[in-house]
Amino acid sequence: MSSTPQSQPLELDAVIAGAGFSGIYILHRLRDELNLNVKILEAGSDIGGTWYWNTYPGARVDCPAPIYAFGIEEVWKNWSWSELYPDQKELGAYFRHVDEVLSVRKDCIFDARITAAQFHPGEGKWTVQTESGVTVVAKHFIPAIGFTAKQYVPDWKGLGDFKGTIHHTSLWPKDYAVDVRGKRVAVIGTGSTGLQITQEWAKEAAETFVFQRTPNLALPMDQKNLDERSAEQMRNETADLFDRCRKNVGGMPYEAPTKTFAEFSSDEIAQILEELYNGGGFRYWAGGYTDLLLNPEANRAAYDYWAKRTRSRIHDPVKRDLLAPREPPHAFGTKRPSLEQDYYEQFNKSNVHLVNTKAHPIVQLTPQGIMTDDGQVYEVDIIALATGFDATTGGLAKMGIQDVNGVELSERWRDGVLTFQGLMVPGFPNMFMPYSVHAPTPFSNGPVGIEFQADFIRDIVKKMEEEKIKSIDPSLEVAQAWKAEIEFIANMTLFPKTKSWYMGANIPGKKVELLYYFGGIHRYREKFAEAFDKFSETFVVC
Ligand code: N01
Repeated sequence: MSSTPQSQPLELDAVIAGAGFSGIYILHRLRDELNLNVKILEAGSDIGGTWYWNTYPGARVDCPAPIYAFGIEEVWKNWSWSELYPDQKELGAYFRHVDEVLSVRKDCIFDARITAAQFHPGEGKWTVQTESGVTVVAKHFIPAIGFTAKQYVPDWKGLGDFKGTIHHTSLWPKDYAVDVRGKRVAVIGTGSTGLQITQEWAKEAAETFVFQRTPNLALPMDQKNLDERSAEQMRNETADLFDRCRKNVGGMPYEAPTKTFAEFSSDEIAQILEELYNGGGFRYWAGGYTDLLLNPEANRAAYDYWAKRTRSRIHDPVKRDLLAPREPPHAFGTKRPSLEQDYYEQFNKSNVHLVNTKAHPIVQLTPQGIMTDDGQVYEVDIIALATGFDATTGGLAKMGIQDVNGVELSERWRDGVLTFQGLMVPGFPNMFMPYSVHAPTPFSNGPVGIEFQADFIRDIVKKMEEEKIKSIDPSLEVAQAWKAEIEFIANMTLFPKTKSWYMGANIPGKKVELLYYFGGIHRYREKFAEAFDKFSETFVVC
């Protein structure tokens, strides 16, 4: 359904913002399992969430098939993946399949960006408004907008002066292809997105300039094509794989390590790191020992092995020292490593240049290109701004969500985030925000963590319907206890020492604090069970 202004508000049981993994999971739980009247308001023109927006060249998931997917049997039983790490196009096709099975689109209102949402305690209802003039009144409001809903573009002088083509990667054009053949291109930023676009452009463009401030400590992807036979075998294992994911700390089907670094000999450590690195994927980040992200010595060993393997792939000594320095730029894994296929090999080409923006920051854009503080202008035709996001809180802040007293969520969080288990916020009754802040979000395989949250939301909403509860509001005490737990865990780890988007440190002026729960999704799930058992202590109930 397209978004058109209406004279009367649409009356619903629940309104969801966002038609990505979390929005669709919750639509299915509330509409199909509880038989409620639910719609999704989606800012884009189709379903898919992050896979609708992120159409930049090389966009690809880095959780493997088949577990980066809905764990709903009717969805996975008739779907085959063609690659172990599917690209954006295949994920687009997957979401079309999801729609065929779950009938998602019929309950979506597209091109409906939310601009205001306020809860009215008297009626126990939210009023939600969109830019396009749609107004919805609903008992439950579920902003399911993911963590990349607000792009970050540094405030460079001359941004509008550049005469060539320039796009932020998550606002990549959908109606035409950006052709880089024969062109001079620049990629600013070397996070997951910058790395993926570099891998593609460096193969086609005449000259590629990669602007790196911090190296990406990227791990081998070990991509594989899946023929019909292996896809069939994968399908037979899917139920078991999802079961294992649900019990794992990061929602992956791996055995979690049980021993610390100190319990191994140095020969054993060397063997563990080699096996994990050669095996590809995030297992290296998950660690062959329990304290990779807690113990500086354990972390350094992982860094040194990674640097040794990576350095051996880079011919030019200057590029080598920038891409994989001997001294770690930060503790390994405290910024999100990416999975790469042939990223480092691209820099062995004479027409692929690495610009060190740590030494010489970008100061402005000119009509011809990018100027650094040493006065050098890199003349290019096309720029990809792979500069990341004001993750989670940035997206929520721009929706105009107000608490019971009319205070905006962004204002309430000015001095730090406060939530009930990363799913609700005191003062915002009946609002649930899956895959967001204070939850395991980026430390987990997204769809698996979302499934737990969707289950909890369904169970809470069911109880409210059955017991005729008008509203629930998490108590301040439970939210403060959750914040204390997040901080307690954070302080045991190496995360706070690194400037990263996990800490909110990539956005000038944003409060620096660990924004996500590092206790593991299995523990996170137990926390919900505990909260459900202590319902009347957890929530102020009306
Ligand atoms: O963003 P980022 P992203 N001058 O914030 C640089 C998910 N994702 O879009 O590190 C110069 O990681 C910045 O430099 P530095 C995934 O969870 C997943 O890549 O701050 N450079 C950094 O290099 C991921 O982690 C997938 O020093 C500047 C880059 O811009 C998350 O999204 C694919 C700068 C931003 O990197 C975000 O990834 C894509 C400046 N002023 C994304 N400002 C997959 O699943 C920023 N930078 C595959």
